Amino acid sequence: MVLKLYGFSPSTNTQRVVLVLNELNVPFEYVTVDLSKGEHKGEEYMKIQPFGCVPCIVHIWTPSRVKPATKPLFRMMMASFSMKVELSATTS
Ligand SMILES: N[C@@H](CCC(=O)N[C@@H](CS)C(=O)NCC(=O)O)C(=O)O
Repeated sequence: MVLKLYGFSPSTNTQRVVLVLNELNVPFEYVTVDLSKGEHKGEEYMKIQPFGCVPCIVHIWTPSRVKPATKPLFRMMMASFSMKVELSATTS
């Protein structure tokens, strides 16, 4: 899977990202990070998202293996997916 989303379903920030990905038909693997169990502050997750919060997107296009998705990066990615959606809509 190209895109992996780390999130927690009760988190509204996670829900917003899931909503956008689904609206854009972007396939993604969802990985639960259970905030109620403190998994977001666990050693493994902090290697992925050093601020220990969700949501976090890891993408195979992201350089140097694993980097947390920052808001600007996320916006850029969503813009590129949106462009693909618009392009395919106009060419079909
Ligand atoms: N600026 C971040 C904020 C993310 C955020 O606040 N996530 C909350 C869950 S909705 C979180 O991980 N809280 C746990 C913490 O900060 O320790 C974004 O919009 O993605």
